Amino acid sequence: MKLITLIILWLNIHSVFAQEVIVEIYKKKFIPAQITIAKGDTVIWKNIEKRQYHNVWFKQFFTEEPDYLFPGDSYRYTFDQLGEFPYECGPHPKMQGIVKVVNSKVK
Ligand SMILES: [Cu+2]
Repeated sequence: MKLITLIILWLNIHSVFAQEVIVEIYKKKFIPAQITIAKGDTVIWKNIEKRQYHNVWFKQFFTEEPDYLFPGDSYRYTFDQLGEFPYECGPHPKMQGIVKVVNSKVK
């Protein structure tokens, strides 16, 4: 029983500390292009361009190109597995970013 209690406690603590991390899309760049987050965190991409649309395409997750994000739009994704996840913008393949997911950022 004690172990179960500990696991439940850990899960609760983990969810309390799950964070939202913002990546801005501006002047055809992901800012910052490289981020490190903890497992369970959510990344929110916000298009803050005046006119230009973009998208956030994780080709390893999605074979089809996702919908465009127009200025003011945002896209969110929660990372539940460890690893390095590169992405790019479908219309502008030179726009690239990477999300590194680690067990915990608190050390
Ligand atoms: Cu783009």
